[in-house]
Amino acid sequence: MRDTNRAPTRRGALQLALGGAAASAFASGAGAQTMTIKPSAHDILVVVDVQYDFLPGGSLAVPEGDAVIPVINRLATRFAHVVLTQDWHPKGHSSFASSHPGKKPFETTQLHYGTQILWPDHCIWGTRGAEIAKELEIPKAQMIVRKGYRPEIDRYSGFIEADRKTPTGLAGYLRERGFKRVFCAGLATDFCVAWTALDARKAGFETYVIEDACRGIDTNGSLARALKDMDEAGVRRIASADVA
Ligand code: VGL
Ligand code: ZN
Repeated sequence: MRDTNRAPTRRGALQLALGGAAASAFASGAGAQTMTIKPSAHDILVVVDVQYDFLPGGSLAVPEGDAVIPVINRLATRFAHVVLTQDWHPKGHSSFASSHPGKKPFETTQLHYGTQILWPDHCIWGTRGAEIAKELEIPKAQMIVRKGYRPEIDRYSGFIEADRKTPTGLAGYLRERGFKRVFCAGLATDFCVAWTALDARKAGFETYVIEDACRGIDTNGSLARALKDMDEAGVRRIASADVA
């Protein structure tokens, strides 16, 4: 773990939020501290891809994906500012296995920007699977960022296309509105949430992932890799209970 992007007073609760050996060592050793974050006018909650296709019964269902909904609904009452992202693909999108003869979902292929994991058809615009779940109660959400709408580029991050070059404008929006801290929640931890959090960090925001408000797909070690990448980038992992 790195401490470079962490305030010392938050260390205890972060250890607890991580779970496992580090947490129990910390809790039995120095004693647990609690971290309470009170969202201010400079904080924004980014709710990633809570859409029917990522929920149980959907075409790319994330295990326990629906468990994030009540957690996010409570969190959203704590934040004055919320934006949503929406995975939004045209039919025949290049990230779909069905667009690559002979390929099956969760295999990979080389596209012009590098290795692409191939997915079942999902979040096709105009379909119910692409809709943001009605059970998400966030009427105050201020913007919906759609992503993945170009046939030839998949996008996991709310900030940058998968070619790692083309910005979406979200960083500019957040800066222009004066936000300093970005809190990420939603689906899936190891893809859209992680990439959004990593890009928020890169764009200079203090960035948090609220772990129990996320669930992962976990294909070929993707979850462990995403958590490691976020730790190394200084993305802070917290629990929803830390948000007052
Ligand atoms: C996602 C795979 C493909 C996500 C989107 O929202 O994490 N994952 N498209
Ligand atoms: Zn997608």
